[in-house]
Amino acid sequence: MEDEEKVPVIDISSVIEKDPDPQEYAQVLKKIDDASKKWGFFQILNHGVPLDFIEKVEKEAKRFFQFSENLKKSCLRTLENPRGFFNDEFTKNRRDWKEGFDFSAWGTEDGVSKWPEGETEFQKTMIEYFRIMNRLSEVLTKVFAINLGVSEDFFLKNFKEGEHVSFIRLNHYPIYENSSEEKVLGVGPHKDGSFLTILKQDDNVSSLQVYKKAAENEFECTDENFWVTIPPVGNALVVNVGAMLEVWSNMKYKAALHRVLTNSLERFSIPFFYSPSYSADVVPILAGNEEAKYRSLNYGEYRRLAHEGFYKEIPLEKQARLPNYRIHKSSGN
Ligand SMILES: O=C(O)CCC(=O)C(=O)O
Ligand SMILES: [Fe+2]
Repeated sequence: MEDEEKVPVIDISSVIEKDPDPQEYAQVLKKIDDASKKWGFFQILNHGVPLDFIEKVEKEAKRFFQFSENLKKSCLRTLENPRGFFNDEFTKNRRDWKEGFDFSAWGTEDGVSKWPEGETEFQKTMIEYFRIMNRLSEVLTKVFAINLGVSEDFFLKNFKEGEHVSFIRLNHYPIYENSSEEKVLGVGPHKDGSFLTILKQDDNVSSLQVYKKAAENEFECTDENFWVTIPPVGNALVVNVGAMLEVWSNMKYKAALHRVLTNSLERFSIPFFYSPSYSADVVPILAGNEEAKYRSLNYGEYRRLAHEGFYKEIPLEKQARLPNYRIHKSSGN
């Protein structure tokens, strides 16, 4: 495959360092800007997260799925409190071939984590990983702000510690042999509802795919030729643009549609969904006389709607979906 057909892998050391070389720093910002426009996805290297700690997190994540069914079920998520264990998720009204566990380092209106009793090492490791992902997201958020021409702290008031509703999901995709009649997916095509997502994907199984062609929703990504695999790259984390960054950037950055295939091997992954507070009003940043492509939205309302969709089928035009917030210019002749 040509290089430009691959999701870029970006060394971000100059963004992490205290005193970077200005030229290198500017180059990294440009690479992130380009990748976010073209793909809505990139991989980062030299991100500052200790690699042996990531390994520990992965080990603990795998251990979670080996806990007894009773212990996992004791953490079951509900409509009222959507943190916890699940094996019944719908991605846009279709069941996915996976089970998962959602948690945060603090409780909010969005949910309160339910921890498996007696598993203190698991809980401690996960909370520490959450805090590390939070810090890395703050750094990336500054990069996006600078690239969008606003002050580097522009977004941060929406991401105060103890208030924002970010969460981590431990994903487990059990073995599945696809039969010819039906294409069962690990996760169906979707955009993340976050601001940005940082994903540790499985080093051993290549299954994450992004839709390369511009597509507004999952019904438009039907051409198999445009699905591009994002292969695991040793030591890298995958970053993708979420729906809120798409709105805030007034579509300069697109939240790419992605999906996960099923496999003859089991697979694990750990996304951190960096998501604003319920009080955040997401208002497109406009340059000069640029017109808004999205209506402003309140993140709390958006999330409440999204939670409902976990458990029941909601008509498309009422779901927490970006197309429902689009402002379409009338053709007006
Ligand atoms: O498992 C992966 O690689 C990605 C999972 C994903 O897209 C999600 O949980 O939103
Ligand atoms: Fe996703």
